[in-house]
Amino acid sequence: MKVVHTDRHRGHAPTVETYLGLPEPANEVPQRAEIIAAALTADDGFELVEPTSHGEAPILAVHDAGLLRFLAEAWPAAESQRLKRDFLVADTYPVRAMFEGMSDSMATARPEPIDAGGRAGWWGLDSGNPITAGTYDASRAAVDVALTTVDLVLGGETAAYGLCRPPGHHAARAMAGGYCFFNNAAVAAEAIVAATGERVAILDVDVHHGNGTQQIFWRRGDVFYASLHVDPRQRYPFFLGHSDETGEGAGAGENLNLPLPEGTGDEAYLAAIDRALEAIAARPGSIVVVSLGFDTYELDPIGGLSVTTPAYHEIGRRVAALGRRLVILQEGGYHRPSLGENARAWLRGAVGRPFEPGSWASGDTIARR
Ligand code: SP5
Ligand code: ZN
Repeated sequence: MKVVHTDRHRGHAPTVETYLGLPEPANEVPQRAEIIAAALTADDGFELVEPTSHGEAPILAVHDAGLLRFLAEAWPAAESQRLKRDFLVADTYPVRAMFEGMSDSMATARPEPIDAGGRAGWWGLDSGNPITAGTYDASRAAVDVALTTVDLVLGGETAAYGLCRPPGHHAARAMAGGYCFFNNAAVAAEAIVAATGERVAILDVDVHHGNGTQQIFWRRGDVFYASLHVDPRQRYPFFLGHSDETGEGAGAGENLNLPLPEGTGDEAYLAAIDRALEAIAARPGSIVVVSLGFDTYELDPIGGLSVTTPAYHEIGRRVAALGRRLVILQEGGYHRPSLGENARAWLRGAVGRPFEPGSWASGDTIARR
């Protein structure tokens, strides 16, 4: 399987994120992609290739031009304000209750702030999403990784994997958040629709609900979104991801949320995968975009579910058994010691190869806690 990867992700290098107002070590760090790339390089079933540049147009097909402009300007703006810190994060957000009772245009047509922190709130979901000096370039590169993965599949590959970093599924049309800046999977799905005229399904198996992907395609009948995730009442992004969110307008019935209680393990997780796959199989289309997160893993520090390495192989196998071509794009996954093995397990499953456990998963994971 071809693996699209570039060192440009390293530009997004937060060391700290804020959690409930206090600094903690960053979770979404360059080492994540380095570990996965090293594991796939060492496995002769995978071939790493560089992305090609696709420009701004495919981004602007799903994102507000103001979000792109903000991300391009955010770090220079923070520097010109002489903010003495190595990352920018907001502390004030235009929460809906601020505008309660006022006409819609009061919430949507207020002028964008001038202050860098105000702008970060205007374009951001949460305060746990640091913007650093190289965030914009890395985010643009992640989109190019996704679009190059699409090119490979449109060019005849049965499946290809884009090692996107930073991830994308929390980014909405006009909002960054949750370690995400541009929605790589949404840009990819839109590009597939534009190139083929076919319907596309997105299967999101990151542990968090992909609120951004849901938002972008909410009223679209041509892109079906199915997500398995931990109950949003228990975990980020908290305010979307419930099972009664099914889409509206042309998109009515084209959004499927399968929230799972904290602690859910392999058996119930695989049953939910089958529900999502049945829904995809019932719809037309020949390509599935997979938003692949390994933060469902039993040892993930922020996830809350309890999926194991052998289950990733089985999930990859079942997704491939749909018989559709797969554009597989990396989202989250923060237990760094297992990332390489979990990626190998999933992707080998997706190409019908056996999983031969390597360094991390060779023993009893319980003994390694
Ligand atoms: C792409 C993706 O997986 N994004 C996840 C964003 C999660 N943001 C909230 C993380 C909060 C982590 N705090 C853990 C505190 C434990 N001490
Ligand atoms: Zn996640």
